[in-house]
Amino acid sequence: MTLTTNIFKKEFKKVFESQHASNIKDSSSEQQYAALANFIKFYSSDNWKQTNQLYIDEQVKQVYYFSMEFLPGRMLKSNLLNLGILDTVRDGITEMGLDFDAIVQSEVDPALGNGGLGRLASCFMDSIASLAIPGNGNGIRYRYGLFQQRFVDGYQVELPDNWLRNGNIWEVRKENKAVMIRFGGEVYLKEDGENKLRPIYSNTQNILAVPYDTGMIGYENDVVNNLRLWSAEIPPEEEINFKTSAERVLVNQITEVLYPDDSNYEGQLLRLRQEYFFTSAGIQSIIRFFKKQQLPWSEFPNKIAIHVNDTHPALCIPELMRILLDEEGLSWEKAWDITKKSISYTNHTIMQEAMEKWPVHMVQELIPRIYQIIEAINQRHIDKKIPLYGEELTYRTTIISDGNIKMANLAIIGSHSVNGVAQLHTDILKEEILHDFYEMYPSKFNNKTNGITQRRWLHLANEKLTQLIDTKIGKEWKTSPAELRQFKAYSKDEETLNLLSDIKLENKKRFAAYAKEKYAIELDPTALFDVQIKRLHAYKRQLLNALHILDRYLKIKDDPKIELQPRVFIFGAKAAPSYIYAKQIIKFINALAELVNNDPDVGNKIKIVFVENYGVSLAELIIPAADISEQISLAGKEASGTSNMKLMLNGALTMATLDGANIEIKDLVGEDNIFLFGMTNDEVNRMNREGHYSSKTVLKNNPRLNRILECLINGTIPDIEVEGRVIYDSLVQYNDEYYVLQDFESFVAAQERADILYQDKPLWNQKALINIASSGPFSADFTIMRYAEEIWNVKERPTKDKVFLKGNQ
Ligand code: GFP
Repeated sequence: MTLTTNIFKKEFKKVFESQHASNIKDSSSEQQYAALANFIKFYSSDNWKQTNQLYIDEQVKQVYYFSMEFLPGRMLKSNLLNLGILDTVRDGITEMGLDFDAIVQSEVDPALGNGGLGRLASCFMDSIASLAIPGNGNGIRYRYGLFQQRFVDGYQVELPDNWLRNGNIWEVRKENKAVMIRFGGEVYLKEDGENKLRPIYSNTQNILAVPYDTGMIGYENDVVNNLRLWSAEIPPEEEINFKTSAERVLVNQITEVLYPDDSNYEGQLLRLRQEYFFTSAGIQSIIRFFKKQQLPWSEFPNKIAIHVNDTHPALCIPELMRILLDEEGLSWEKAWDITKKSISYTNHTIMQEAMEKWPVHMVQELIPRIYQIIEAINQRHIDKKIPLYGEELTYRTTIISDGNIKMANLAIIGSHSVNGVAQLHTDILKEEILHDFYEMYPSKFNNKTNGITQRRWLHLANEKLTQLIDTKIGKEWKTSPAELRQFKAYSKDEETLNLLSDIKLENKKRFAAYAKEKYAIELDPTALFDVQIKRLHAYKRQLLNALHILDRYLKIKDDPKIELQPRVFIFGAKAAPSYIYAKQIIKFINALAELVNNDPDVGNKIKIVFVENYGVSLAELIIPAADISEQISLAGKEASGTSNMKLMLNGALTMATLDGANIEIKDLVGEDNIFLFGMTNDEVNRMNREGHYSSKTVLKNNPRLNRILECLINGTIPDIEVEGRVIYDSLVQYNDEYYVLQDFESFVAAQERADILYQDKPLWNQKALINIASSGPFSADFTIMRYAEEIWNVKERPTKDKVFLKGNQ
């Protein structure tokens, strides 16, 4: 039985009334959301159960994607889309006189991630399910999300993100699948009579990890995979051991917040505790599942692929070893062989600050048995590699050095695959950052350029554009995104280009309405919308963008009659709470916005909107409205980027340095359809090597830039005495670490080219269309197929002939 609008209305009413015991007409959109989410959960629950059963019955190989972050975004509409009932349900809701959009907006957008890393994990979950690959997510159920960002006098203020206040309908608590995690205490090894050494523990603190499962619904294929997030609790039978409130607090803290402030020892310890907590819980549940199948241990790597997303879950390696050695009694050689064959690792950044390392004594105290295993892995690595590669190279690759445990080294040594996230990034890993390892293990290294799910970022975020593409090239591209290239055939078709431009205008109006309501800023939707949305970090160079705006401002002040292409600059960015410099840049941009937006000389020529609390939902509003996508990191620093792909997919033209996946975007669209500027990675390397760069010299030869920088410290921009000085000094006194000044002139020149092009609307629209039509290869479906084939060795599952029943039958 297919779901018709009438059946839906009847069923939905039933669910609503049983849940709220009141009349739907008098209810709030939050209540309606709760009922609708429950309806969907019920509707898809059979598929969830059956998918799981199918994986068990067929003993298929399963992937476990371990990630400290997941940023799923709101799930209601995406689940409806993937279930193939979006239109039916929307029509039903509308016929009932309810506001579908308001219901959708009532859902909390969980901020269980920080930026690209977490969002990538969620795009991957969507693609894994949509390709019917047996795959599971494994992470932490944070009680509070990242933080809610507010601006007070232009300063970022962090408020708790109590996302679970009204409960979370999608999740299912599975107390019967809880596992115990052991921390602290002492451990020693004792012969067990069978000539095996077994660990004996004393004084440990045992904490319960309780899983909360959320269904990951595949696109129109009846597959529902599992995202398992763990929550820390006091084990009921051990209540007696948690006498003081401090001890109890410690347990709650483990899964309380994402990225606790780790600028102090306590914060670091908590972070390490979180990492062991969710990796141990995940590995234990994998082992339990595997053992149920009663297969020999040698089958483990044929049935299980464990993916370590960044180094946060790298403790998977010693934890899997621990269980295989201590609990299952395998020899070291067998356990090591299984571990290496099962585990793969993705590196997401070359920034030194993100290369995790933990003091030896911290690991020793917190997880003593794990420390012993890491030490043994390290020793065996040394013993094995010295004869092959000599002492020097070997010692540069050890896991333990200078009193620290290096997590990337552990992840590389203990896995069979190491991948970067864009070609340039992988090359840099091979040639520079991880070169020593590349010499040792050349075949482990591979590239998997990131991808994004077209379902959320086009089908849902830009329904009108989706319809336009459907009417022109049919619907095949939805499951075979490469087919998007057919859209290119319309790049000279006037009617299509006009429709494309109308859709963009409508999306811009939608954002303008938001800006007006939320910030009382009046935007001209015909202006060029220039967008930079990403974590705030010096290497991503939001500052370069701001200096360009300041340059425009000064031009207008010099000549208020000057003809300038009107632009709306949109920023969305959170700064890590302890990253003071990033927060100072936020304050600077907000102060600049305050000045520019209220200066009558400026009018519509410049408007700046820095949205508060940027996250997935705001991205869905902003991206379809963008004309320009700012991807302006210093070459070599941005591993890949993914907002660049989302913006391109929605027809924005990229303003790009040759960094990360920008290079691949350029290769796909051609140099005529992207604005390139700035130094290349090789040029940056040369500059670094030669050590000749002097920002002061750049300034001396550039009066315009000099004048712009003066504005940071001469009161032109009110209320940034401290921030302006700090930023100025970072650029001038401390020699501009990210070459903002060096790249400035070519950046401004590229922006001028964009202004000129924007005057020629048909040509601009043509380039926008070419961008859309070229973005198919960035579908996460392709990325995941490559992971599945080349790293995880799981084949796409043929579900077409599997008869799944729809959940409501
Ligand atoms: C990080 C990297 C990005 C990369 C993502 C996903 O994201 O270049 O695209 O991981 O691989 F920096 P952020 O946390 O910086 O957004």
